Amino acid sequence: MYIYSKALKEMEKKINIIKYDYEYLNKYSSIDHVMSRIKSPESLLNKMKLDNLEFTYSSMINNINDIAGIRIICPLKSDIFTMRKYIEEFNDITVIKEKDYVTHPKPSGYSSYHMIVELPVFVDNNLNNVKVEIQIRSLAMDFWASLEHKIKYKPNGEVNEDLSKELVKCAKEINKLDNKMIKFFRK
Ligand code: 0O2
Repeated sequence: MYIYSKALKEMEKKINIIKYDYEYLNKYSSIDHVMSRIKSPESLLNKMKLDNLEFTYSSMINNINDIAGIRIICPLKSDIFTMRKYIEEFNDITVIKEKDYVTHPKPSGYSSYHMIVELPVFVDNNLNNVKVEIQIRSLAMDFWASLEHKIKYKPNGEVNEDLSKELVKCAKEINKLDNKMIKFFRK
């Protein structure tokens, strides 16, 4: 997993450069904070089981895109697409896949922008192209997603239909607040 940790460090460096430049040029920080993680062995196995994958190393590295994951939390919803643009502009990064759950939230109410990117990582002078999942979301989206995740994975925590509907309602209200906050910033 060393190579994935190294990929995360490289990606974090790039995000810090974006943050530094953007703050200098715009006197505003479009990044609140950044979190990163290597997927746990338990979570990896679960995903491989769910996707009916063969339990081999090559099957894992070829099919699981989020072994290395980084989350960028932006103050405002409108910062998300600014971040995406800056990431795409790095010429050593290849964007492999994008999912826009900001424009089209998931049925659960989940909202976030996902990118799978590939970046070069050198270990002992050997080049490896390593995939990293980047999730970009607003503070408000992160508030909802973190709590919903906790509710779902609570011991004995079952999300019945009523609770699911309530969570979708909350996500819609949060989206309204996110839109309002953009307007306040423009004043
Ligand atoms: P963890 O513990 O966060 O890593 P892909 O193979 O990438 O095409 P996948 O994996 O279904 O397909 O990707 P998708 O839809 O882009 O979403 C993957 C990740 O998004 C999840 O990772 C969560 O982090 C987050 N996510 C997706 N849907 C929801 C949701 O309804 N609620 C919350 N709270 N988070 C969500 P993992 O692997 O599930 O978990």
